[in-house]
Amino acid sequence: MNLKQLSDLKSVVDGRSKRRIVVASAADKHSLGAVVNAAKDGIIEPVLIGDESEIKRLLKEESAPGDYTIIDEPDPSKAVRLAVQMVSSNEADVLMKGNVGTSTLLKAVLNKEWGLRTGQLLSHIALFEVSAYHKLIAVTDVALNIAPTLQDKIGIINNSVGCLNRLGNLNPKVALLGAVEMVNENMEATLDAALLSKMNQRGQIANCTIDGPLAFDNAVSRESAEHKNINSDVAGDADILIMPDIEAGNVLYKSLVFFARASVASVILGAAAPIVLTSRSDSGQTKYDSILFAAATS
Ligand code: COD
Repeated sequence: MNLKQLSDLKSVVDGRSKRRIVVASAADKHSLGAVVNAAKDGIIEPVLIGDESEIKRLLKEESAPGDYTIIDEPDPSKAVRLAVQMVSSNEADVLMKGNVGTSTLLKAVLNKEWGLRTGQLLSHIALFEVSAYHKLIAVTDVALNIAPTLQDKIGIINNSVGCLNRLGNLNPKVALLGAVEMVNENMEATLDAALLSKMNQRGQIANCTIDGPLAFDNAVSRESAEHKNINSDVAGDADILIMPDIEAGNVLYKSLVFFARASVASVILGAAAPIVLTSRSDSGQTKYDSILFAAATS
């Protein structure tokens, strides 16, 4: 399956049962607007945990139907714990952050007794629809893992490949980005990329085709790759861009959003369920698309 637009994610969830999304500390106007729209479109069935009277007031503002499941827990930390426990006991398929800090939510997710650890690395994936590219492209990790080691990069690749596999792409093309496409012993990202490509060739990293190092231009432009005589199945047709570190990733993310006017959906992978962790500054559309993305990959 080759998804071209974020709205194509709808075709992945069509015909499936609605995913149960639990919103931790749900009295949050920005999150609730997107949740209400996704519920209206039949994508999710929400469970809202937080200050019940405030949630009800906000739902009224959104002209939401009156039949939402609400659990009254005004204390944000307790609301987060309840939400996490609903996921670990399989009562919910997706966790979403409401009016609570990212670190509070992540700490709960990583709690050793009742959190959502699976033994895998947690990583962030951003799925972009950008008019200059011929299909959706995933970029990871731009928000969680600061300076991933080789082992962390294996976790980041496995999470993102598993995610695209679940969206119907059974052999995604993974580009390991560096500043150049040649191995340079002074540039660690290129050394990691060469090792990871070889691990993929030997079957140590499966269900995908990996190549790197590739510079950004030859990862996303066939013409650019041909110009440099790069013979690669991935070059010019990448489905996933693996970033060397959070700084490069974050700058690319924001360049795509602000300069290329790209649309984006993001989730956290590697926990017992996908986590929607959008921020206040994200547009309503990004929040809606992130809920759709989480539902599609759950
Ligand atoms: N996956 C799985 N477990 C993890 C991960 C991970 N990515 N990170 C930490 N853990 C576990 C560790 O194994 C440990 O048991 C526990 O969590 C605490 O580990 P620390 O002390 O290394 O983790 P922290 O709390 O110092 O850092 C974790 C953060 C996610 C907070 C940190 O990586 C971070 O600040 N990331 C950047 C977030 C950010 O600022 N983003 C901004 C862009 S939007």
